Amino acid sequence: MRVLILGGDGYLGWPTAMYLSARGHEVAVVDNMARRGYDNELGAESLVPIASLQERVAIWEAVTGYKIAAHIGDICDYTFFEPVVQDVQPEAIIHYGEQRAAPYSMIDRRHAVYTQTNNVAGTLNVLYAIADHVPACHLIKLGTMGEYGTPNIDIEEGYITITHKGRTDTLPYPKMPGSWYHASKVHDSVNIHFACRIWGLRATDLNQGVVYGVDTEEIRLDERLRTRFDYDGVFGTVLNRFLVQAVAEVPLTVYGEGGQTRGFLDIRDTLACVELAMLNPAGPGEFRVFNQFTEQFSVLELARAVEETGRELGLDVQINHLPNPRVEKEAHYYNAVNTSLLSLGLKPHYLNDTLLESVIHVVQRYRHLIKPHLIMPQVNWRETGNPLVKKETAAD
Ligand code: NAD
Ligand code: USQ
Repeated sequence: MRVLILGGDGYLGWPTAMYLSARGHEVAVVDNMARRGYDNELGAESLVPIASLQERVAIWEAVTGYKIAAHIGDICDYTFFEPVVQDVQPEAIIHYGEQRAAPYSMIDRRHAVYTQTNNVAGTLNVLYAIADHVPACHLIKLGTMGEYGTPNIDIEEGYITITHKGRTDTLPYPKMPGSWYHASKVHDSVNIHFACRIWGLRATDLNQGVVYGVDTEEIRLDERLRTRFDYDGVFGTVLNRFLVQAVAEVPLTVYGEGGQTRGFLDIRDTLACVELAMLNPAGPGEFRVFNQFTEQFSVLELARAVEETGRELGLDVQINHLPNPRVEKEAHYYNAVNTSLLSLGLKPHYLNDTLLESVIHVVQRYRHLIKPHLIMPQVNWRETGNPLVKKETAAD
């Protein structure tokens, strides 16, 4: 298939581009390098060194003979984005191209506005480009499990059937996002659903859990094809952070009680899920929602798993409970349905000691690059202006 990947320079976008290219699809990617810009702004960087997008594409072609077309520009700039869609004529668009860190969106007003403008306006441009130029194209949009929050009932896949005062309807599942970032995904979902209803577009919203790991079949072909691995207090996700903390022998940063439970998946399963969605498209006018995770863990369960694996490797791993910088439930019911992707044929990779060990080995290899000052959380949800970056001025 002809597929356009938005956010193709990112943690998930680049491995997806190689995965689909290796399977015979015609792949083009779009990225405006915003993610590399956030690193410059925060003084952070991927622990695993990464090549530029242009270098990666050239190495991929030299190693495999397959071409990936790279378009450098901003989805929010329609004068750039519209001609790309007209030129590529994609049959599927995989949309990863958003600001994806909850703490980044909570730094201050400017970062909240940036996150919602970038994500919501970018997705609107994608919807208009599809409607105007490739109306049969299937949009595969990365949403997040965090759209639902942590309700005291089971989380269904996008919709719930409710009987109210004797009448019954199937409606979008209620949303309770936990950051301005997670809220941007809720707004996207509403907009995509509306576009499917009015224009008959076909879309799949993949409400993904937290992804871990850096190892894919294609990355193993040449280490210059590696993807990023973030561990800092803004972009690092919980398991990647705990693994770096274990190797650096910094006590693991469990926020509050640690009973926060989330869905998780291996990066290899992200690639498989996206391909399954692409090969089994939504119908015209259909807004389909899949919950994309393979296992549920509490933060404390993850910390204990990392502690055990680290100790087996002779590391001095301690667990620390920090005052929670976020506003979230620290002990709650959590049971989310995830059967749609399994019924399409997903064969999950489960988190076990072997996997933790293999990721710890990657971290150990780059331990000399760990910057301990990036580890502690620096963004507090209760503050409207976190002093992490330059204070806002009239010019901003
Ligand atoms: P990432 O930040 O590594 O990649 C996103 C890419 O999109 C970056 O390369 C960035 O430069 C690009 N981008 C952002 N705004 C853009 C714009 N306006 N125009 C063009 N390019 C733009 O993030 P990731 O971890 O690869 O996540 C990809 C997607 O998956 C995101 O939408 C995220 O919300 C979602 N997701 C990620 C996770 C996870 O654990 N990483 C979990 C659930 C959902
Ligand atoms: N947490 C800790 N200690 C840490 C870091 C995080 O206890 O050092 C806790 C957080 O408080 C939270 C949980 O771990 O309860 C998950 O935090 P996270 O930073 O790993 O994940 P989150 O902020 O939810 O965001 C990540 C990705 C985002 C994606 C989301 C999927 O950055 O793009 O949408 O995971 S989900 O969580 O399912 O919404």
